[in-house]
Amino acid sequence: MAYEVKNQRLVQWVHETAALCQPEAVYWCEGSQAEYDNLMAQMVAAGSAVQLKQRPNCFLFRSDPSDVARVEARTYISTPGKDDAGPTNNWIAPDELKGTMRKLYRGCMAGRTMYVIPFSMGPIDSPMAKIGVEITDSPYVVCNMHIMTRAGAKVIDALGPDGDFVPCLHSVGAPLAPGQPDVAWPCAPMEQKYISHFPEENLIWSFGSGYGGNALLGKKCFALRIATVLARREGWMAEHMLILRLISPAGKQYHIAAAFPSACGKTNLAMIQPTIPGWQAECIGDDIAWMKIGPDGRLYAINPEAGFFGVAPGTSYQSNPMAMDTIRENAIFTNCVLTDDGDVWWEGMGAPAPTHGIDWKGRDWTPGSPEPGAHPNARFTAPAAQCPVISSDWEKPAGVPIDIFVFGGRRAGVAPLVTEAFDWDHGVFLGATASSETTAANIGAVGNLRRDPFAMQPFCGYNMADYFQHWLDMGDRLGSQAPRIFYVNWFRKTPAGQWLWPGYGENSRVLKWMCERVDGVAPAQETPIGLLPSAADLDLDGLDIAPDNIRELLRVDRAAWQAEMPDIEKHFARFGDRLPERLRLQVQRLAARLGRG
Ligand code: GTP
Ligand code: SPV
Ligand code: MN
Repeated sequence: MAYEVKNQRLVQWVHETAALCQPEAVYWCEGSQAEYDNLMAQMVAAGSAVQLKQRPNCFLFRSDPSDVARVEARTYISTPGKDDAGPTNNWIAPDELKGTMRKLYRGCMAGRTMYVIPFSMGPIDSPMAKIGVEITDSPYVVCNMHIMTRAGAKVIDALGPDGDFVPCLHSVGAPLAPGQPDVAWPCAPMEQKYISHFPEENLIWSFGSGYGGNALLGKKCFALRIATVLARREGWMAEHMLILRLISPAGKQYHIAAAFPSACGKTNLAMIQPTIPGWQAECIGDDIAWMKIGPDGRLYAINPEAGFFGVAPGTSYQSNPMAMDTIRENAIFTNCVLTDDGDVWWEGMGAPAPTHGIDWKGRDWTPGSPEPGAHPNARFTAPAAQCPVISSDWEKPAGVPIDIFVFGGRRAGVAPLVTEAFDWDHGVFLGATASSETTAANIGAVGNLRRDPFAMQPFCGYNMADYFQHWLDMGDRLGSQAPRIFYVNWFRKTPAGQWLWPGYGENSRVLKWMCERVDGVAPAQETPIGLLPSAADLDLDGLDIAPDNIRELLRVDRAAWQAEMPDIEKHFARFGDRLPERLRLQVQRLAARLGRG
């Protein structure tokens, strides 16, 4: 061990876990570059990683074909009462779930090294930061955690003898018998996978998967599911939101936090290159925001993460040049195509497809192959500090003051390009009723429309109705200092399936209107569903878009919205009496506004 651990609770937990999981060795991570290089070299030698000749210090991994995304169906919020997890979460009673999982953990690390990763969510010197310790038997997880969090000896110092931490136990669930050769991506079958949260104890137990949010436990498990519970208890907010700073030609700064469901555009918007002359943007975070009311009564946000775990397919110099520049070196790629000259490729990369490569399943691949070369949820892991437009304030301990909240989703129809909420309660209603088509970020059907309140359906660690109430309470506390709330949909399609809106950098045109609304200088039209710009209110200078498209993007289809009402009522009915009365009132008001001919 490269350092002394004075925290007895941590020492004891590591001992107990080693006794249960029976690893061959225990290794405490120091977080150094040498440690990272060493682990990568071991994984290359073992055949689970490929070093990329074309990108300095970059590596490609291919997962098991069964282990390619989060598994919502195997994700549990284990509270003593089922009602405390609520209707949107899977639930098993803590004793039962622990019993089941303890059996799985018994001896599960045989033949493997158990790594102990002390990590901080948030800059270590931030008053909003929180410490976790992940125990894992996956060196791939260790290297990803090096990038995604602040990890290692410095966190042990911050923890001290009595500091609090969230224990995060992870195993790929694939013990090795003596002499048994390992596979490139060990994992357990679906029915043995469990991504479990015990909010009463601030405890995370994950078994059987090595992929993304199932395994990098600082991210969705800690920074969202456990953090939402802490945030409610302590009066702050943990949200599935990017954070960006927009700067007007006059130099005025606006901070925007936006919640879109998984694979619905957060990373892209976080690194936006505005197409409107004179406007600039800086990235602060691309997935998670922790927010707290500051001494001046405004809401301040930090990014608890230190890296990006971004969707690769669709990322190109056209769509997201800043991400492309971020991943030129020191990045990990998972489930992309390996080209013959030692680079990665994916569908929608902008670069011509290689004439031959190795696909994410390790098979020969050519442009004529029947299946995509990269998995749709192929990902890159890269340090946030490498993003060319990372804000100089991205690690500011106090965070940045949020002016604008944006909710949204991926919907081919109905939801217009942008809507502004009438007021806070209406904004909470827009968040609570957000709907989106499912994506490859979860294992399951893709393209099914579902309600995804606040983009938190898979990530809220307690009863979602109470979470709605927490949003209402935060609005009451923020009063006139509350951020303005908008709802966007970049994903409208024509009946023929073409995008109605160009998206990406052009989304800055919508953001500009939001800023002008905040400043009270842009008009808006009152409609039954909220406040909308007219075509003339949006800066569309230099944008080549058919007037018919704009009309369609800004049209409120009253009949379509009336047809939404039963589904909204059904969605809210799931919460029974626990649904805040103020949201019930919003449904009535919307129905009344839509009813008025
Ligand atoms: P998670 O990391 O899963 O939380 O996803 P995310 O919300 O960060 O999504 P991301 O920005 O990675 O985008 C996912 C997919 O949506 C990519 O294929 C993008 O190319 C596509 N996308 C993002 N923004 C836009 C947009 O403005 N318009 C269109 N048409 N597609 C977009
Ligand atoms: C998401 O699914 O929202 C992600 C990827 O950001 S994962 O880390 O797998 O949760
Ligand atoms: Mn996400």
